[in-house]
Amino acid sequence: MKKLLFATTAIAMAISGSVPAFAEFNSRTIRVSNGINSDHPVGNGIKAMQQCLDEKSGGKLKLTAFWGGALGGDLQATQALRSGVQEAVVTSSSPLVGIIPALGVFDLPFLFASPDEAYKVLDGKFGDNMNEKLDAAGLINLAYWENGFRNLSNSQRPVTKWEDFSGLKVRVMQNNIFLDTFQNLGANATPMAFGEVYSALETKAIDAQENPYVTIDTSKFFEVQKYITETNHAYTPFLFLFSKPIFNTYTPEEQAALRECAIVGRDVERQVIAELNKKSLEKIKEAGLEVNQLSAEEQVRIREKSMVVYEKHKEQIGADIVDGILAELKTIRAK
Ligand code: TF8
Repeated sequence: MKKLLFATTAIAMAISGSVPAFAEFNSRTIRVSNGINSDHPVGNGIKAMQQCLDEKSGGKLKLTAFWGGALGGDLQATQALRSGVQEAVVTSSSPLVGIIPALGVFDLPFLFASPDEAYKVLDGKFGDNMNEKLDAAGLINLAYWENGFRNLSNSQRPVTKWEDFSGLKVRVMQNNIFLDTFQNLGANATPMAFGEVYSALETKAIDAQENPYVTIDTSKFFEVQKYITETNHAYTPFLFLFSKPIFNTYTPEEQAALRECAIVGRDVERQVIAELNKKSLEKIKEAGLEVNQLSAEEQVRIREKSMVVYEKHKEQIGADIVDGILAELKTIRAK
């Protein structure tokens, strides 16, 4: 009887329209800042995420993306999230190690061997553990998006072996692990915000930078570089971060929609990167850059010589974290 009454009431309410559609959702404008440009696959990811949000919220949750560092660099935007003055940012984990030292684990050279391996770690327990640390710092990581495997570009000479790094003025992210990795290679490493890289390369204030092919393409670094080496020296993830103070004011339905749709966007973004990688490389070659591969022996040599960086930074990152990820990778690789 009770059930019947409930059902009748529900139908009556639906017919009379007394329950507005998507009542659990408020109209929200969510600013998402990006250092990269809109033609980077993050753009495809955000479109897919928006479509998902439209369906779930009846068009009430709206993402407004800002590109090319228009709302400030990765670190600046992240601080704006922590203080609750901006909603979201897609950032590399690397510039955030000053806030969360544990994130430095992802900067260790030659940690991941393939995107699949990275996905397993990031989308699993290890990634969740890192998300808890971000949460404690006032940042909700909705999902791990992709930046990708990083390669070295420069304006001076072909780099095909360890010795070729010697004296090369390489821009690195504002991150001690990257700084040490490149200094250890013999390069003259200079930390610099992403937004300054193009003009620093153009004016020859620096010789080199390192980023995935897709970024070298969409941020047009190839226009001011002559050589590229496929070093694959690190896979740095993107974090889709949301301001915790703002997130806490959202309804549970809004929060759930954001989390679910960030994963939909992530999958599209990763897929588009996989497709664009080759195209970006072709475009870079067509622009006249010389692309070099490292020989198998040289790969091993550079990798082995870089392992000192693990020991040097282990304590700062957290020994349990470094050992934890290495153990997890061992398990993944044994399968
Ligand atoms: C870097 C990063 C950047 C990204 C981008 C600004 O080199 O790889 O490409 O964080 O979102 O600074």
